[in-house]
Amino acid sequence: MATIFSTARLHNKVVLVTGASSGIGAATAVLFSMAGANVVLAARRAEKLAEIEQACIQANKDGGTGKGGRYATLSLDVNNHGQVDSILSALPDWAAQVDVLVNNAGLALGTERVGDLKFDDVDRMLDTNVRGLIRMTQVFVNMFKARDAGHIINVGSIAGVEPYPGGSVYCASKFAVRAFTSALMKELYDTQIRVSNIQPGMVETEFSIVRFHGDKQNADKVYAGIEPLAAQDIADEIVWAASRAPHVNIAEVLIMPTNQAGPFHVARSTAK
Ligand code: NDP
Ligand code: 8X3
Repeated sequence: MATIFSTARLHNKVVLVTGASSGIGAATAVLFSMAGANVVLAARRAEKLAEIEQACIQANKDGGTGKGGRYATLSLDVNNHGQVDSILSALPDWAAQVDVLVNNAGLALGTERVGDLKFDDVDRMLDTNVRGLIRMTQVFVNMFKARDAGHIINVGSIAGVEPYPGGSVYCASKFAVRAFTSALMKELYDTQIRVSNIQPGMVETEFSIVRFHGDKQNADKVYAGIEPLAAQDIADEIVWAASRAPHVNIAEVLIMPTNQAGPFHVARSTAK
């Protein structure tokens, strides 16, 4: 029988979100909480995680499911091999069995063209967006294989679909996420483990502030004259993908603002 979209399948599930201290990861943690899941919030900034945990507690009450309501914050740098490799021992007992891993932690640094690249930035992007995501996946895929269950949701980008000048390394990192996710799906299609790649276009978060090394004025220009996506718009897609029936795998989603059709196809209005 057909039903209206429901998130009831998430009740009491355990979800681990990386990069949960800000933007898409924070909104995703909050929405999973509202849907009645238990959530582990992981990132480097502990004080930010504590704020988002409070938002999760409130969202769980607002959701009114009476399910979930358990939270843990985890100081995690996905570039720290020791922290990632020992992550299972850092989880509380109630989170020993993770059902959904959201590999969201990531960043862009700079808009330099090749020839002017700064290798500190190059290394951090590749380490965080690619190696960190692979290392996290390696830990949890073995848990999922042992149970023949679980869902790995990677946050890719339009940059992993359509490369653009000034974004060579960031685009390369998100192309890598897309290739890795697709190959993993092909390794697991004879199991009950699901693998998804959620690929946003322009989302107003701390992303551009980080990309421009704290220059808020330049960051604001990215979103001038257009209504960008909000972090909640992407959280909607992630929670929707996670709450589909077990035989349904949302392989890829590409989501952009209505006035965007590609990285440089952005219709800006001076009136906005
Ligand atoms: P934000 O800058 O708001 O959030 C990034 C998150 O990643 C923060 O919580 C940050 O936490 C975390 N993070 C960064 N480095 C590390 C690390 N080494 N270890 C653990 N956590 C880390 O940006 P968004 O929310 O926009 O970005 C989230 C994801 O979405 C990224 O993968 C990004 O590439 C992707 N994306 C963003 C788009 C956009 O337009 N905003 C579009 C397409 C994709 P902390 O600093 O506390 O560690
Ligand atoms: C972030 C979106 O267009 O800056 O992934 O690459 S874009």
